[in-house]
Amino acid sequence: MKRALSLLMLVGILTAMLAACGGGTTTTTPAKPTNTPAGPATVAPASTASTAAAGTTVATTIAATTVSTTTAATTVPTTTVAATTVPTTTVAATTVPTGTTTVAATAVPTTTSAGSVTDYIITLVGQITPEIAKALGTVKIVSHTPLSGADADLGTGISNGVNLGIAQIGTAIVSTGVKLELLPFDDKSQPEVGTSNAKKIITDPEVLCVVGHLNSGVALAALPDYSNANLLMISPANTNPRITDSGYANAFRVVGRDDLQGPIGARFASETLKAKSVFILHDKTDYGQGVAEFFRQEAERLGLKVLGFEGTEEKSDFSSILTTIQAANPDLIYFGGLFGQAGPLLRQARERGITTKFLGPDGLDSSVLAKLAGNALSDTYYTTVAAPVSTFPNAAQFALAYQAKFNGVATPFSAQAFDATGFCTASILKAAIEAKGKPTRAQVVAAMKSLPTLDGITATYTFNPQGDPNPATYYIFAANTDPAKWNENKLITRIVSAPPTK
Ligand code: ABU
Repeated sequence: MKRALSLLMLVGILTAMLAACGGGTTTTTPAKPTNTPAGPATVAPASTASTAAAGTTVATTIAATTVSTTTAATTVPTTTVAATTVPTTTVAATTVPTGTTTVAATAVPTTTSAGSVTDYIITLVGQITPEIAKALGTVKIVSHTPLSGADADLGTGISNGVNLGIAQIGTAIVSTGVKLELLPFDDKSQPEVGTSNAKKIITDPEVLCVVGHLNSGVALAALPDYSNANLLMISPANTNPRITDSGYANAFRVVGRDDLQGPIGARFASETLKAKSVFILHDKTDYGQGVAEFFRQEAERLGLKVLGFEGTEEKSDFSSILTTIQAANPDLIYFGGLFGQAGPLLRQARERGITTKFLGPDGLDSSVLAKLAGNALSDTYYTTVAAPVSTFPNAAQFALAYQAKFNGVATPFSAQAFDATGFCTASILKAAIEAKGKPTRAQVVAAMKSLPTLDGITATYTFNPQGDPNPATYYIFAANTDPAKWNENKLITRIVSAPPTK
């Protein structure tokens, strides 16, 4: 009786805390898949000394954040969906810029959600017997992202999203006696650091799930070790197709893929920006070069003249490549890479009088881009699989809790990390109940594969057998020049698509 009462109280607390964890919106506007050019196995932006206590567990018992919420959701543009047997979809663009983006479609499933991840976890918590709880003891979820270096803004945001997820879910689990802990690691955006951390992570038997990485190249470097240990990895950010195409049974992600993101950018460039020519730059990483190649394929198919395709690891002085671009005089510059490199590149381009429109993928989605480039961000657009947290009405509560705990605005990908943490926890608890004790890591992976369709705070999630969300949403934004207003970036369009069929 006492146990039932305390469970009821917990349900009440959690429901109040996570009222925002309802269904995600799904507009059915699918896109066309393309084939997979392999990205190079080179290094993502380097970093300086670690400021994070990598591998130190973080206590997660926090006071419940009781906030009455006003949602910060931005206006959503009109999206028209043609649901015919010939899968062609027209997406109306908003005023900047005018035009339409036509997207060929793959089938998007219409799966009914079994409810929110939170409610699902609460149900599982109710099935944890004292014996199972004792066997589980302490459960650690690793966040593995860049906490230092050029990408630390997004990497820290992801770790913070995991922190909030564990703290809030941990409140429900604590009554059972199970302790849920965050174990943050700093991969510094470097594949070799990711590998060496992964080797340490898998030796800790209390670690049952990893939320990571930010950089696809780092995830691809760590995945063989996670895979050998059957350790579940759920990425809140990695978009390179090889994350889920490489045959790792333990690899999942909650975001879309670059073999759709790149072509969606190319179609936007052609049909909405009306570009006839483009100069393509990339950062030589698996992610940056990969997405640039997908962009190029589709751009060429659409008839754009590709005036250059160059890779650079330069971080500060872009004069040489900008001289080449200036001479080529393209209608558009496409940059496959992240905000830390894009900022100075853009600033120096504008200082030289290059006013060309600029487009890039989700690596640009950080307010730090506006800090680095400021007014140089005029006529700059980006596609993204994450979007500012204000895009998601169901993440309003998360955004407030994030602000309260970390004294800053929730970064893109942090809400996705919160959702990934929910899937980690649901899989661990489901596996424990099925095993009637501490599950093996392989059982946790199997549980993840058998989860029903659930509502996160960023979307309604169904995963295909390969580990991709089906469908996933792709966004196109116009960048704001004011970092404080990054959450107010203008949403131009939103495209929902199934992953490519193999
Ligand atoms: N997709 C954004 C983060 C960069 C990456 O996937 O490597």
